[in-house]
Amino acid sequence: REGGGGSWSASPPPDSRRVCMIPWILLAIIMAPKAAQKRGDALWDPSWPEGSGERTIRERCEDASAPITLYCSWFCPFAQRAWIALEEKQVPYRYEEVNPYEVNPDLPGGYTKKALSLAEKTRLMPEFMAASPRGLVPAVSNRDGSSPVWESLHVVRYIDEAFDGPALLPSDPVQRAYVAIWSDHCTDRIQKNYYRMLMDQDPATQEAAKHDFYLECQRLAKAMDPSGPFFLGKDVCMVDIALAPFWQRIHWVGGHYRGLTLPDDADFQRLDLWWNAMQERPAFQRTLVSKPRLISSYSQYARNEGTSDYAR
Ligand SMILES: N[C@@H](CCC(=O)N[C@@H](CS)C(=O)NCC(=O)O)C(=O)O
Repeated sequence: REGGGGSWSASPPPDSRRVCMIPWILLAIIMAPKAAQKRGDALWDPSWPEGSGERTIRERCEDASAPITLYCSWFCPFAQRAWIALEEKQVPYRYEEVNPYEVNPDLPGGYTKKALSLAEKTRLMPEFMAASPRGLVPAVSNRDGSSPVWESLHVVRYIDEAFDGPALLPSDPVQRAYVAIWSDHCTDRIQKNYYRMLMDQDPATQEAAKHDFYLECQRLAKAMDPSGPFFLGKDVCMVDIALAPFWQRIHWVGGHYRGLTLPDDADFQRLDLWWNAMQERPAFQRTLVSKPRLISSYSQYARNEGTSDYAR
């Protein structure tokens, strides 16, 4: 209202300005969950600062003319892989938020990691289930629901092959296989041990998982192009996309629940160089959701109370 011809003077004294702000603050508090609901999430806690990921979701969830639909969950590292690939290739997509889990409004954010049955998912989210028959995010399909593809690394590869833009896999068959092998390494070895450390409640098992996690990180670092910054050198490829969502959680979530720190040897320095470069990528930044929100979504895994496909 300042200078806008309203009934207030242009510069109200500080106290009256504070009083006049109260209705706006109350309105913001009341509206915050509604704004989040529009983004497909009814469980937004007004204390969470919005991240750039939430802004991207808001921008993308309305785009009905986009050729491709991304079925995604804001908290899911696998889904984030597909999301980053679409952003790296600058493919126009519509973002469809999916919560594949039970909702418990008593938990922060309401997110459990308790699986819904496939029948229940089909009843609640038939379009998603048509795109992802195993009921897991991510999946993509054409706007009309045709040509569904699911499983995160297969989705990344499909996006790379189906759309123009910078290549995420090399064209040479041996190099392609190398990228596929090390992308699987990120899933099967690095993040498996990380989740074991996060979910297991026995301190000895946590320590053993941490040891294996470090070892598998060091193996990956030795396979990386020595000068980097990315796995293959100066260009981002599928391995970088496969690892980045987990590295984000290793820092944000592992630090919070398990006090995880990373060693400072040559291998981890190489990974640090990679992480610094990865965090500069606009495509990655556009998928970073609110940090406290992400941390809260892992509380059930940290207590080993999840019954999701992954927890099993
Ligand atoms: N192997 C799958 C894993 C995907 C996955 O586990 N997604 C989780 C969310 S992070 C999910 O959809 N869980 C639903 C459930 O367990 O029922 C991939 O790489 O896409």
